[in-house]
Amino acid sequence: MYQNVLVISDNLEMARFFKDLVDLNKDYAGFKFTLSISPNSNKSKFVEALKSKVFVYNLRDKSDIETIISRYDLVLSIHCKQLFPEKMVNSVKCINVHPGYNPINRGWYPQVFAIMNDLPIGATIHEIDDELDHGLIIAREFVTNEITDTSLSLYNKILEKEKKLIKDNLLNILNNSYSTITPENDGHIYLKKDFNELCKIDLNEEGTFKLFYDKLRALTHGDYKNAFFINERSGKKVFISINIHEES
Ligand code: 0FX
Repeated sequence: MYQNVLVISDNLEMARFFKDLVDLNKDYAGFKFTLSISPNSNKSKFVEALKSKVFVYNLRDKSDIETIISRYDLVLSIHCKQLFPEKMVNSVKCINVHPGYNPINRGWYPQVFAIMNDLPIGATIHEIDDELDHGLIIAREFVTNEITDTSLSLYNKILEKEKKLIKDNLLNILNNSYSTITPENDGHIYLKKDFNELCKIDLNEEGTFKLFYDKLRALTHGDYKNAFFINERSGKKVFISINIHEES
């Protein structure tokens, strides 16, 4: 049984969900949860929204890693923006909630690449090992990837699925009574630099309309300025996104 749990999350929606879940459910009364963020996240925003003490841990700092190893017996990463160092992973049980279906959608912004490459997608809870989104799988489920989805609408479905997986599996994880499955293969892995490349639109690129439609919806995520081309006259970036409405 893991009693002293560190939660590292740089995603406010997921951190809030987790805190409410463990605060409001007496099943979790015997466990101690500490909430934390990465150095790049805005601490006051998290403290204000969570109405809780929030620690900042820098996983590149050796003394922070020693502190984590000595203080906690389980570390839960719920969209933590830092890579977990090998020393930590090998010294304390580390578990990750990933917004993709392992091993199909490993790495950064999985739904973007699932739209681009017509891949199934979902959410996964897995043990962390020394490779990205790679360890033994504790739970995973698909969401529907519709031809009308944008990055944002698909992402929202994935967050809901992550919340369901956490609700369904947290007690078994805390009691160390879960079973695991080994990922079937190395799957696909995409990095932030792949996303940055994808954002650069070449107006001379040739292809089917489907290819461009998929690229635009993969890069449409609320107000984010993702896809762009360069206006040759002004030299400035022109950002583009797409609106999709299916009749009811
Ligand atoms: O927290 P998160 O949802 O997830 C990301 C990675 O995708 C994930 O694999 C990793 N485990 C985690 C630590 O970090 O990222 P976010 O809140 O920065 O972005 C959420 C979505 O917003 C992302 O999937 C795509 C979209 N987005 C984000 C940024 C910053 C854009 O479309 N453009 C952007 O510039």
